Amino acid sequence: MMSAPPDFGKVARALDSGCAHTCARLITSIERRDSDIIPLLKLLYRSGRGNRIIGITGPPGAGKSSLVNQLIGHLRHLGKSVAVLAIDPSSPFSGGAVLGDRLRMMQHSTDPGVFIRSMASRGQLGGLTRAAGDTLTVLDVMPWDFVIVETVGVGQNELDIMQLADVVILVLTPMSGDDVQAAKAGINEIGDIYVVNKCDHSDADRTVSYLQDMIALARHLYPDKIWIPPVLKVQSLSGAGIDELTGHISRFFSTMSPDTAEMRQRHRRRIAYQTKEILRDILNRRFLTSSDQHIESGIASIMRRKLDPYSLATELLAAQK
Ligand SMILES: Nc1nc2c(ncn2[C@@H]2O[C@H](COP(=O)(O)OP(=O)(O)OP(=O)(O)O)[C@@H](O)[C@H]2O)c(=O)[nH]1
Ligand SMILES: [Mg+2]
Repeated sequence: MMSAPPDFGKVARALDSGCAHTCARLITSIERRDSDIIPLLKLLYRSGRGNRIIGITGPPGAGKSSLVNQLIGHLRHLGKSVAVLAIDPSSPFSGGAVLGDRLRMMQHSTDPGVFIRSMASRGQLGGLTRAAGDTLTVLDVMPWDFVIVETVGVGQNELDIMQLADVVILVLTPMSGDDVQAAKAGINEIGDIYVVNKCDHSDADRTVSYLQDMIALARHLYPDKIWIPPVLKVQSLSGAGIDELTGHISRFFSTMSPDTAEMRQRHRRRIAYQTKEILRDILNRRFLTSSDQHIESGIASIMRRKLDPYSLATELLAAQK
């Protein structure tokens, strides 16, 4: 039996009743890497409800935040509550893009059925995935109908975060044929639902048919898949196509229920991934807090070919015990 941290019961009850203030406070602790948050997270994880997590990714400026804004509006209209974690890859907390996300979603800021939090990735000593995973652990104890995670699909870290989602929506914009070809390699395996946003621009139909061809090919390669990704045309500014998108999201959750082999497999992969990220974070931090002198003398020895990077790594690890 683990001994519970003193405030676990209180925190769990607050989250269970949907207390946004408690949630925000915990996320701040997660970001600050407060050490006393970990015993709490361990217990919170075990109290998780298994809320549905919608991942939204795509190139910078594709319209992800505008889409999230529309989704919030639509889900609220259906009486569903929503939490959003927007991960911004390029600006610190007070920076422009985060502020932009906030402004875009501001219309929902006074709605108690909506919780929005931005998290910056730059400026953190790595550990973004751990922080995102921990935040989802906290949100999972709360009674949200849906949790949305938005990240820019650029760095591997940001894309990796999509492993934490149950359904991944890839937001693209109308592209030329060459661009689609170039994007194919990266997007083949990611999306459960493809959204071609900004359909008020030309090239939208062509982009849709390129994507459909790509999916048809994948279907040929993996005939056992029970979910065939749809390709939807959307305009995130006007909201056109959002109805259809939410329809596909609910169809996804009814087709891919948690007891299907594919979702179980995803769940296993998510746990393995989250565990590895925690491990990587612990090791990274250990390395960063290793004595500079030890690292410097090791480097000097390696330069004289008296030592090698493998042996230095082993030494540093041993010195941490
Ligand atoms: N024409 C048109 N512009 C759109 C549409 N959706 C979004 N935009 C515009 O595209 C720009 C980027 O939108 P965002 O929603 O911030 O895009 P994002 O993908 O969240 O951007 P980052 O988070 O910075 O990567 C904004 O100027 C939006 O107004 C659309 O359907 N049509
Ligand atoms: Mg955005």
